[in-house]
Amino acid sequence: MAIIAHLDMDAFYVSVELQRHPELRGKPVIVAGSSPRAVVTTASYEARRYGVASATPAAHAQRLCPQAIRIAPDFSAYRAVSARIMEILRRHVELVEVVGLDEAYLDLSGMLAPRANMARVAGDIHEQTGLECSFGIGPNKLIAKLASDCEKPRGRVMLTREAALERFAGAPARLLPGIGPKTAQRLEALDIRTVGQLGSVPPGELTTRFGPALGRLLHRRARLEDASPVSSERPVVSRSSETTFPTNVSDLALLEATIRRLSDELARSLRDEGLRARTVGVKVRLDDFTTVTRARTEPAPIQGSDGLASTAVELLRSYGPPRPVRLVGVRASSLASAEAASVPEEDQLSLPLRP
Ligand code: TTP
Ligand code: MG
Repeated sequence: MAIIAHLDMDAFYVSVELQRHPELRGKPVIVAGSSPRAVVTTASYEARRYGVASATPAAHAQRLCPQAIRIAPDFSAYRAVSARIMEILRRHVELVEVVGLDEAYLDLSGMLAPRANMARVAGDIHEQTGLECSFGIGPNKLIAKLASDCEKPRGRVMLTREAALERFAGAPARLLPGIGPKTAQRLEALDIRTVGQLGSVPPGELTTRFGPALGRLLHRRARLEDASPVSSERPVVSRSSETTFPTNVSDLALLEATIRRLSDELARSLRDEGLRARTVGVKVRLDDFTTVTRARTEPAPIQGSDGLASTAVELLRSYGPPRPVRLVGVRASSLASAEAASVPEEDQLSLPLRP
């Protein structure tokens, strides 16, 4: 019987900021850029009471909660704290799958007192970083994830599958990963709104309406079944850095300068994480929201800012945006650790990959 935990930091970016600005504790705080089109990355729980959430446009957030204090994001600080948290997790549990800066799955199978042990892990994180987290424990990743989210902040929820089915029966079906707004809408048209309702639809009916793959997935999700293992060998897929201009830009020189600045930023984060990229891409969003991406894979891995910038600028020039540009981004993918990049190909397979 598998026992899996999902741990997720509470209001992560804001909490990191509050440690540097303790005078702001208890106040509505948002972490967001200052451009007129910036969005909120995190809102403190005080600000969430006013309806401010992740992805709320910052300008709208200021209207919802005029007294909210805005702090500009400092991603390298969040990455540094994240690395310390993941290190603590690995000290306690052998098998840790990092899925984002502030969340991870832990395989606790065979552990006698999983909840008490996770409480100790959370206590260690708090002691060493000053930050609070929530965790959920269940027989699979799906239930662990739902459990970690359902009593935030400082949630400590352990559920069997039966208890989880009962607890989430009335929850909206889109709470389940894999059910996006479109699928949720199609389900609603069939009068299926909750996890419980979806779970009681015979699987055959779902496959008839949604096709075999999605139909089966929907049924399994609603029954809270998930066989995916916790795996620490999740190679980092990509890193990117992008920016939305305050007003649309047609000037190619300004676009190129921005690409260089973003390449700089990206190079710094690759260096912090000890990664090199073989594929460099650019993303351009035009004023009519057309989004175009172009990428090229280089024969040798790149880490430095100049290497990233020269490929990215070439890609931008060869595309030649036909309309004013709203957003540009630079992306690095086909990532490998900087050490692995200098090791002959056949030896790389045996190197442990760490996200
Ligand atoms: P989450 O864990 O989704 O959110 P959170 O930690 O801020 O709050 P909660 O207590 O509900 O877990 O995301 C982790 C961090 O990722 C978050 O602090 C900021 C960042 N983030 C964004 O930049 N944009 C987004 O849309 C979301 C959801 C998160
Ligand atoms: Mg979080």
